[in-house]
Amino acid sequence: MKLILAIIQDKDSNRLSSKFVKENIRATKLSTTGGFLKEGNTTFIIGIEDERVQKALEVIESVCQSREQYMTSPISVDAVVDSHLNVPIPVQVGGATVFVLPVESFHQF
Ligand code: 2BA
Repeated sequence: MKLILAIIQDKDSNRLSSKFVKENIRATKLSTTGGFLKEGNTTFIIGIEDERVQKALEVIESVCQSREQYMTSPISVDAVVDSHLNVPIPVQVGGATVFVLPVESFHQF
Protein backbone atom coordinates (compact mmCIF):
# COMPACT_ATOMS: atom_id res chain seq x y z
CA MET A 1 0.00 0.00 0.00
CA LYS A 2 1.07 3.60 -0.66
CA LEU A 3 0.10 7.02 0.63
CA ILE A 4 -0.20 9.71 -2.02
CA LEU A 5 0.00 13.36 -0.96
CA ALA A 6 -1.12 15.57 -3.83
CA ILE A 7 -0.96 19.36 -3.51
CA ILE A 8 -3.14 20.99 -6.12
CA GLN A 9 -4.79 24.31 -6.88
CA ASP A 10 -8.16 25.04 -5.23
CA LYS A 11 -9.68 25.62 -8.67
CA ASP A 12 -9.19 21.94 -9.57
CA SER A 13 -10.22 20.40 -6.26
CA ASN A 14 -13.95 19.84 -6.87
CA ARG A 15 -13.35 18.22 -10.23
CA LEU A 16 -10.63 16.02 -8.76
CA SER A 17 -12.87 14.95 -5.83
CA SER A 18 -15.62 13.96 -8.28
CA LYS A 19 -13.19 12.03 -10.48
CA PHE A 20 -11.83 10.14 -7.46
CA VAL A 21 -15.36 9.11 -6.46
CA LYS A 22 -16.08 7.99 -10.03
CA GLU A 23 -12.88 5.92 -10.13
CA ASN A 24 -13.47 4.51 -6.62
CA ILE A 25 -10.30 6.15 -5.31
CA ARG A 26 -10.69 7.04 -1.63
CA ALA A 27 -9.31 10.37 -0.56
CA THR A 28 -9.28 12.98 2.18
CA LYS A 29 -9.13 16.65 1.30
CA LEU A 30 -7.26 19.20 3.39
CA SER A 31 -7.27 22.98 3.05
CA THR A 32 -3.62 24.01 2.94
CA THR A 33 -1.52 27.09 2.24
CA GLY A 34 1.48 27.36 -0.05
CA GLY A 35 4.62 28.53 1.72
CA PHE A 36 5.75 30.75 -1.15
CA LEU A 37 2.58 32.46 -2.43
CA LYS A 38 0.88 32.18 0.99
CA GLU A 39 -2.37 31.43 -0.81
CA GLY A 40 -4.81 28.60 -0.28
CA ASN A 41 -4.30 25.31 -2.05
CA THR A 42 -5.71 21.82 -1.53
CA THR A 43 -3.91 18.68 -0.38
CA PHE A 44 -5.41 15.27 -1.00
CA ILE A 45 -4.39 12.28 1.16
CA ILE A 46 -4.97 9.04 -0.71
CA GLY A 47 -4.34 5.58 0.72
CA ILE A 48 -4.21 3.16 -2.19
CA GLU A 49 -3.06 -0.33 -3.19
CA ASP A 50 0.30 -0.44 -5.00
CA GLU A 51 -1.24 -1.62 -8.27
CA ARG A 52 -3.65 1.36 -8.40
CA VAL A 53 -1.08 4.11 -7.75
CA GLN A 54 -0.51 4.64 -11.48
CA LYS A 55 -4.25 5.06 -12.09
CA ALA A 56 -4.49 7.66 -9.30
CA LEU A 57 -1.53 9.58 -10.77
CA GLU A 58 -3.16 9.54 -14.21
CA VAL A 59 -6.41 10.91 -12.76
CA ILE A 60 -4.52 13.70 -10.97
CA GLU A 61 -2.55 14.58 -14.09
CA SER A 62 -5.67 14.61 -16.26
CA VAL A 63 -7.56 17.04 -14.01
CA CYS A 64 -4.94 19.43 -12.61
CA GLN A 65 -3.79 22.31 -14.76
CA SER A 66 -0.68 24.43 -14.52
CA ARG A 67 -1.52 28.16 -14.33
CA GLU A 68 0.28 31.45 -14.13
CA GLN A 69 -0.38 33.47 -10.99
CA TYR A 70 0.87 36.91 -10.08
CA MET A 71 2.57 37.79 -6.85
CA THR A 72 3.21 41.31 -5.64
CA SER A 73 6.57 41.83 -3.99
CA PRO A 74 6.36 43.03 -0.37
CA ILE A 75 6.16 46.82 -0.04
CA SER A 76 9.26 48.37 1.52
CA VAL A 77 10.33 51.98 2.09
CA ASP A 78 12.51 51.72 -1.04
CA ALA A 79 9.56 50.37 -3.00
CA VAL A 80 7.58 53.56 -2.31
CA VAL A 81 10.38 55.53 -3.92
CA ASP A 82 11.01 52.90 -6.58
CA SER A 83 7.39 52.11 -7.47
CA HIS A 84 8.26 49.74 -10.34
CA LEU A 85 9.19 47.16 -7.65
CA ASN A 86 5.44 46.75 -6.99
CA VAL A 87 4.81 45.38 -10.47
CA PRO A 88 3.23 41.90 -10.07
CA ILE A 89 5.65 39.06 -10.83
CA PRO A 90 4.32 36.04 -12.79
CA VAL A 91 4.75 32.68 -11.04
CA GLN A 92 4.00 29.37 -12.77
CA VAL A 93 2.04 27.18 -10.34
CA GLY A 94 2.09 23.52 -11.18
CA GLY A 95 -0.86 21.34 -11.90
CA ALA A 96 0.05 19.09 -8.99
CA THR A 97 2.93 18.40 -6.63
CA VAL A 98 2.72 14.73 -5.70
CA PHE A 99 4.56 12.60 -3.14
CA VAL A 100 4.15 8.80 -3.04
CA LEU A 101 5.11 7.25 0.31
CA PRO A 102 5.25 3.64 1.50
CA VAL A 103 2.68 2.68 4.14
CA GLU A 104 3.93 0.47 6.96
CA SER A 105 0.48 -0.61 8.04
CA PHE A 106 -3.16 0.32 7.47
CA HIS A 107 -6.05 -0.12 9.92
CA GLN A 108 -9.72 0.80 9.92
CA PHE A 109 -11.55 0.23 13.19
P1 2BA B 1 3.70 27.70 -2.99
O1 2BA B 1 4.76 27.40 -2.00
O2 2BA B 1 2.79 28.85 -2.70
O3 2BA B 1 4.44 27.92 -4.39
C1 2BA B 1 3.72 28.36 -5.54
C2 2BA B 1 4.65 28.41 -6.74
O4 2BA B 1 5.65 29.38 -6.51
C3 2BA B 1 5.41 27.10 -7.00
O5 2BA B 1 4.62 26.24 -7.80
C4 2BA B 1 6.66 27.59 -7.71
O6 2BA B 1 6.40 27.83 -9.10
C5 2BA B 1 6.90 28.94 -7.06
N1 2BA B 1 7.88 28.85 -5.97
C6 2BA B 1 7.77 28.19 -4.81
N2 2BA B 1 8.85 28.36 -4.03
C7 2BA B 1 9.66 29.17 -4.73
C8 2BA B 1 10.95 29.75 -4.46
N3 2BA B 1 11.60 29.52 -3.31
N4 2BA B 1 11.50 30.54 -5.43
C9 2BA B 1 10.86 30.79 -6.58
N5 2BA B 1 9.63 30.28 -6.90
C10 2BA B 1 9.06 29.49 -5.99
P2 2BA B 1 4.72 24.67 -7.57
O7 2BA B 1 6.16 24.24 -7.53
O8 2BA B 1 3.87 24.04 -8.60
O9 2BA B 1 4.12 24.38 -6.13
C11 2BA B 1 2.74 24.54 -5.84
C12 2BA B 1 2.50 24.32 -4.36
O10 2BA B 1 2.87 22.95 -4.04
C13 2BA B 1 3.37 25.17 -3.45
O11 2BA B 1 2.75 26.43 -3.22
C14 2BA B 1 3.44 24.34 -2.17
O12 2BA B 1 2.24 24.47 -1.41
C15 2BA B 1 3.48 22.92 -2.74
N6 2BA B 1 4.85 22.40 -2.89
C16 2BA B 1 5.62 22.50 -3.98
N7 2BA B 1 6.79 21.87 -3.80
C17 2BA B 1 6.75 21.36 -2.55
C18 2BA B 1 7.66 20.61 -1.76
N8 2BA B 1 8.88 20.21 -2.23
N9 2BA B 1 7.30 20.26 -0.51
C19 2BA B 1 6.09 20.64 -0.01
N10 2BA B 1 5.18 21.35 -0.72
C20 2BA B 1 5.51 21.72 -1.97
